[in-house]
Amino acid sequence: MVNNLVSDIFQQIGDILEIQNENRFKILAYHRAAQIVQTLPTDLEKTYEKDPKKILEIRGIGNDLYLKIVEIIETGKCDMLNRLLKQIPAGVLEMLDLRGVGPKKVKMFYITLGLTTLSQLEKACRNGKIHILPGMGEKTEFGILKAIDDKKRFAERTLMPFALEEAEQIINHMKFNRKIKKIEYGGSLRRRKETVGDVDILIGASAKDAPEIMTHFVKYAHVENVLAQGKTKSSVILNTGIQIDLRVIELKSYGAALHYFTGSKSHNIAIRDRAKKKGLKVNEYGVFKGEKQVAGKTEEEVFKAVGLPFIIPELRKNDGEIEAALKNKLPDSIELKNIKGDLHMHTNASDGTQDLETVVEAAYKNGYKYIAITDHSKTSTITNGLDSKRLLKQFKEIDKLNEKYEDFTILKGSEVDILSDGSLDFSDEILAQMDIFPASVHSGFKSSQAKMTDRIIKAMSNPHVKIIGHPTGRLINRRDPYDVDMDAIIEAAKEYNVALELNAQPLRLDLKDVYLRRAKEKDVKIVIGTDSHHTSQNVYMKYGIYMARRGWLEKKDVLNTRTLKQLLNFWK
Ligand code: DGT
Ligand code: CA
Ligand code: CA
Ligand code: ZN
Repeated sequence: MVNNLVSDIFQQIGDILEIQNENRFKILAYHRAAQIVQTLPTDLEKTYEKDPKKILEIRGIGNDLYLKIVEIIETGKCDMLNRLLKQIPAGVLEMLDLRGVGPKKVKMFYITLGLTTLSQLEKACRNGKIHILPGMGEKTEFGILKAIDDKKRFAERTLMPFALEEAEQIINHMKFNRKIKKIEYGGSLRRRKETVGDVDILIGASAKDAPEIMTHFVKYAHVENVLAQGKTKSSVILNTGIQIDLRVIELKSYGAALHYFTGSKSHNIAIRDRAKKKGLKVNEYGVFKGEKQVAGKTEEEVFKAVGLPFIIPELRKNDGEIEAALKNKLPDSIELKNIKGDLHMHTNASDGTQDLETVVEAAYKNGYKYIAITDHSKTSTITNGLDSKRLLKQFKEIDKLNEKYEDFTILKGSEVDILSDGSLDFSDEILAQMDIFPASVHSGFKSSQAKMTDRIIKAMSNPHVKIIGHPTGRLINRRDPYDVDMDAIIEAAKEYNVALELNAQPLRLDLKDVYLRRAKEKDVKIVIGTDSHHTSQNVYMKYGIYMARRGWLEKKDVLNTRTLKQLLNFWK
């Protein structure tokens, strides 16, 4: 979506103006606009195509900002930002990217201390030069060191859902070329890895058409930089920073190439070794016996030639899928259509953006049989968490709404904070009035492993608790998970008959695949929840499904594939 780009650009303009000590109101206007655009439910590009003037009607968008939005939609760039960027050293801009560091702090590092690179800042922290600045303490210093370390450690990998959207847009752009017979993305994106390094797109076409296809590709509107344009392979960087590799392959090799470029590398090597034992050679052009190609048009053919059934991309990690395939023990992987309801949803009673009725109606239209409304609990003050009085009032509204629907049930719940001692944010009396609820940790992320593990297990021992929400608390590329003994949590989940959530937010995808698989092995059940804060996030369910498939989950492992009665019976 162009919204993210617009919002990032406005945020950056506001930040730079702040570092430059510009007019306070001007800074505020850009920062506010960044916020507004970020939370818009509609795609600005689509609005623009329909009726540009509608953009002017958005609150907080005046004529100046409107013109910039148009410029960004049309060119993917913003001239004012480019001019500002030239006035500030690149290292100073990198400081802005650090978690917990905003323009106010950067201004001091840059103007007061004269620091212009991350390494200089890191050194200043190590030498205790930062905590003596006004408003900063030793904790800030440590926090900055950690943030620099995180930035270095988390390579610039894109979250899978964002890469997926980019890939789908490019494929749409290419699809209309009649020379293209087949087009798909491969690589880590097709395997649904939670982050991807680059996007690999494969095109099946005749070799003589390849150059023309390449030209079509590099002309894609969002291309910022062409790294290479060859006869059969090209690479570009998009204006969002994502790299796209594109290859054109003859149809007779398309399946072999798709298999090869889907990976993973270790899966490919295992397949190749297996083929060797059968006297075959496998590469991106096909499966060969001597000089003769015996397979390669489709992926199914490739698997068949090496004596295997089709293995879905999500499982191609060489961590047992080939052995399982040989024994006919591959999972019957869960699919999106198996899901009957969403058990983690917020409304504007806490930090969601729409009212209860809107959230409910969208879920109903989505074809669900049930949903749980799970707004935050009172300790979570920044999310406007509900106290028992407000919660009980919401329950009454739910009772009333429930009368409106047939064959669809709104479950009463809350995302109940697990407090630092493992107790819950509502009394047992209130918890007893809920149908279902995730209990989640939202604080004390720095606790020791022992303390965090005890805390969560204590919460699980409460007989009202049925689900643990986002069990490791990670925010991919942003924040490490808290330190918790997942094996102990999985064991306790079995003992107390508690399900673990697979939270489908792009930044969370928590639990991750390896833990899902371990949970399955111990027969611990999973629920997939979107943690939706806006009805446009209902589509996140598919990311949860992708992760579940990577974790070898089947329909029976996931509770919200069951009917409402079966679901609630699970805890009886
Ligand atoms: P990424 O982009 O870092 O998220 O991960 P991938 O898996 O998409 O890796 P990428 O883009 O470097 O290459 C795409 C696929 O091509 C990879 O999954 C497997 C295949 N591939 C690349 N290099 C090799 C190689 O040296 N040997 C084998 N067997 N396969 C390779
Ligand atoms: Ca890749
Ligand atoms: Ca690649
Ligand atoms: Zn939460």
